[in-house]
Amino acid sequence: MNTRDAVLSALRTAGSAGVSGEAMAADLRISRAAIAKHIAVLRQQGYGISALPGLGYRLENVPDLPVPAEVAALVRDPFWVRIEGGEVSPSTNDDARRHARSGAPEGTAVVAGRQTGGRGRLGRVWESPEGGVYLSMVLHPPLAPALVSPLALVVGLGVAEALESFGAAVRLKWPNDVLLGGGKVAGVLLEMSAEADRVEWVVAGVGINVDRPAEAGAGGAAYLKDALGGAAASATRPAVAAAVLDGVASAYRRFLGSGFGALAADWNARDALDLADVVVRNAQGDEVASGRAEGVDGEGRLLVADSGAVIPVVAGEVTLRQ
Ligand code: BT5
Repeated sequence: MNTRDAVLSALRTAGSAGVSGEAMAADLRISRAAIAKHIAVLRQQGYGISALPGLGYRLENVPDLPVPAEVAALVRDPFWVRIEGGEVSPSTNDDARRHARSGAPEGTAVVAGRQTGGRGRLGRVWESPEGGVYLSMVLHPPLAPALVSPLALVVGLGVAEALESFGAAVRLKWPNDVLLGGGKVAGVLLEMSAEADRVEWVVAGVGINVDRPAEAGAGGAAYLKDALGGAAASATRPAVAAAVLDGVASAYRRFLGSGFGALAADWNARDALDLADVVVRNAQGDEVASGRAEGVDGEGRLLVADSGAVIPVVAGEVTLRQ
């Protein structure tokens, strides 16, 4: 923990009683002037900190920012051993990849409240304005590279369960979209480094639209807060980030323990395609299957039924057939 986070943590622990600058300075072995500087920076970041004569400092309110200190205070699952990040990042996936390459353990996460170069799949852009939650998780699944693809569905399911815990009725669109009322509320981007028979690391990135941004957002986007009505107050961005981390840890644990087969029914219960007539294309735009979407199988493959035959599809882009 850096010194600023230690100051924040001391304020949190003190609660409404407050804590004197002198006591914090003694505990952290820094000067009272240094404490005052940290308090000033925290206030700039949006923390409400009152200074009471004779009593010291008291934390009145925290900013609605998914920064590490706020998210770490709310995460429950011990799977998460290290939470990095800040208010803004070019791309939390790039940050997490850097951490993974330098040996970060499984359970490392990077969070941000805005991205300047957010990425989707296949070189697409992920609009990442203030108001969303952007996070990336380092995983070391003990799997052969060919068995990794269901992980996008596992992460999507974890995100869905997290958003449901706030009262949102979400659906999953194969392979990596989380939908809310017809729009896309979250997307998953998996990136990995592997040798021929062993995965070195996977970085799972998730972008979640929480508050509708001031400027027009991405076309087709949905926003969690819009759907929650009276329940929206509990969905602060740190709370959403923490719930998503906990949801993904839980789904990932079930996946590693019993395989995707144990999660397929939960995934299919939220299937947005739900017997729709679809066309699936590969990255080059060539059609790989078309027919009725019948949910996913125990390996996370989309089952497409066409004149009696059922084709299991491993990867691709799904569109509805007109
Ligand atoms: C995804 O790609 O859905 C994966 C998005 C992953 C974003 C996270 S944020 C944290 C981490 N760091 C990163 O840099 N990325 C990850 P894809 O299926 O390719 O969908 C991209 C498409 O979704 C775009 O072409 C737009 O049509 C649409 N889109 C872009 N931004 C959106 C947004 N904020 N909300 C809804 N839809 C969006």
